[in-house]
This record gives sequence, C-alpha cells and structure tokens, in this order.
Amino acid sequence: MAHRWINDLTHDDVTPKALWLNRRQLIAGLTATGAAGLGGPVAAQGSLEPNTWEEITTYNNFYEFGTGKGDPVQNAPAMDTSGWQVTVDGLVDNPGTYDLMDLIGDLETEERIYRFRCVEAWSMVIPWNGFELADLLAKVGVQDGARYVAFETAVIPEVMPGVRRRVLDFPYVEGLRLDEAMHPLTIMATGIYGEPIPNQNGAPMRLVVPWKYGFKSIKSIVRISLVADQPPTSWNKANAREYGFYSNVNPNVDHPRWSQATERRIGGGIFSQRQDTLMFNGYDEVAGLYDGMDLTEFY
Ligand SMILES: Nc1nc2c(c(=O)[nH]1)N[C@H]1C(S)=C(S)[C@@H](COP(=O)(O)O)O[C@H]1N2
Ligand SMILES: [Mo]
Repeated sequence: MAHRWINDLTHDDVTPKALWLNRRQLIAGLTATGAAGLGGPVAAQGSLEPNTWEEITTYNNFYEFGTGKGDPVQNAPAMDTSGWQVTVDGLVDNPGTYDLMDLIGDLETEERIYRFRCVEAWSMVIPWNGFELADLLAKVGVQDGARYVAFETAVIPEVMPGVRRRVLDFPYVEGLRLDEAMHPLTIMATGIYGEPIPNQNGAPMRLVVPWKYGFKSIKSIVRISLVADQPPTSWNKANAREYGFYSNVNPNVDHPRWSQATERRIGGGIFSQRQDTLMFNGYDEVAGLYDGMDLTEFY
C-alpha cells in the first residue's frame, strides 16, 4: 500500500527503467516518454488509462483566457512564456526573482500519471511530467515559521480576455499548508505526455495536487511565497460557502449545488460512464495529513 501512486500510476512499472526528462530535453521539447505505457496497469476502481492529448489540451479551465472549456485552447497560445520569471519570497533563505530554468533546471523530473478531479464533477487521467514541489522548496530553503505556501498566476491583460472582463479577482491565487506542499504526491508540472506543457494547461509551470479539486492546481505560476498565515485563495474569495481552503476531493461532502458522489470521466468509448468519486481522489496516503480534522468543517 505504501507508494501506491508509484505502483499504479507511473510508467516505471511497465518500462524497463525510469524515464527521466532532463533539462535539455525539456527546453528542446523532445519527447522522452511519448505515449509509451498507454497499456499500463489499470486500477480496480475505474479506468486509469490516460486521457488523450486532444482531450487534455482542449477541455480546460483557465479563466484568465475565458470561462468556456474551449476558450483556453483558443486564447492561451498568444501568451509568451519565453523568458518566464518566478519570484520566490517570504520566509525563505534564497528569495529572489529567478529565470525559470535557473530555478528548476536542475530538478529531477519524472512522469506521474494522476487522476484529476474538477470540483464541477468531471475527471480525467493525465500523464504529467514534473518534479516534486518539495525539491524546489528544499532548494529555496524554507525558514522556521513558514506554515503555508502561496502561489500566484501571471496577469497579462493584453492576451487574457478573462482578465480584461474581470471574471474573477485576478491574479489567481492558491495555497497549500506546508505539509501538503511537501507531500511527495504534490508536483510542479512542466510537461504532459513528455511534451512541454501547453499554455492552456498552465505553461510553463503549474501546480498539481491530485487529491484536491482541480482549482487548487494553479497554472502559469509567477510567484511562490512561504508565509506564516493561511493565504487567500481565488475561489474561496469568490464564494467562501462553496469553496474552502482545503478542497480535498470528498464524495461525502456535496457542493451546495450538486453532488460530489460521482464524476463524469471525460473521454469516449466504454469508459465515458459516470464513476464513483473516491475519498482523496483515491490517494489514501494523504489521509494522515488531516488526522483529527473534521473534513466537513475544513472543506
Ligand atoms: N490560473 C488559473 N489556474 C487554474 C484555473 C484558472 O482558471 N486559472 N482553473 C483551475 C481549475 S477549476 C481546474 S479544473 C484546472 C484545470 O486544469 P486543466 O485545464 O489542465 O485540466 O486548473 C485550475 N487552475
Ligand atoms: Mo475545476
């Protein structure tokens, strides 16, 4: 049961050796892993066959680029992600504004095939490429007193129609408790299917927290702050009654306007039927993070 995500959800089990996507390959956009392993292990509960590239990159939520599922693929390609910089600040040993590759270029990336569950009750399975957020945090040096990590998305009104229309209070902001951020399941994704992550999916770097509703997985990050107090989060600011800070996938706590007991798996064929939603999206190994907490109260 330990390391269940490795056994079920990465290609490591079905390929002779771990497939690493190194810095040069990331920059060059070469395919290190490709679509190998599509016939990988299928879990007992639902299908863990990844969604197609087409599904993952054309059905998106990225409100900066519009509220329609097809708006991000239409509008996000206009965002220039070259020369991307990320500011790291707050309670860290090495604060600063870094060129992205100076910050993450030496971190070991791997493939993680994760279930992805949107709060709107649809889901996918996505083969991310990325690195553990814990590795990045170790590099910048988390200081005593830091208890949360706050994240912020770029705001580029010229190419972001949703920002111009103020469909949310931008910049989009998110946060994790430090122990959630340090959990080995929590990654920063820089690729999908071994290709650099497309803009509509949050290029050049986005968070992925697979046991939480999708909106926690903030895209196109430009700031990471280590802070003492629980930071504000976009959907909680927009509607605190409907969206809490924790937002762990939980089939027993319904959204005020719809059930969370089941989900519609995006994709065609025989797998398109509704399936049961799993506690923590099936990632039971995180349960200990919430020992003693009433997850109805901390939703
Ligand atoms: N900056 C930003 N990050 C975001 C969002 C957004 O609107 N803006 N939408 C969130 C929601 S609701 C979901 S479900 C996922 C969707 O990720 P995907 O399009 O890669 O599937 O991104 C999350 N991250
Ligand atoms: Mo979502």
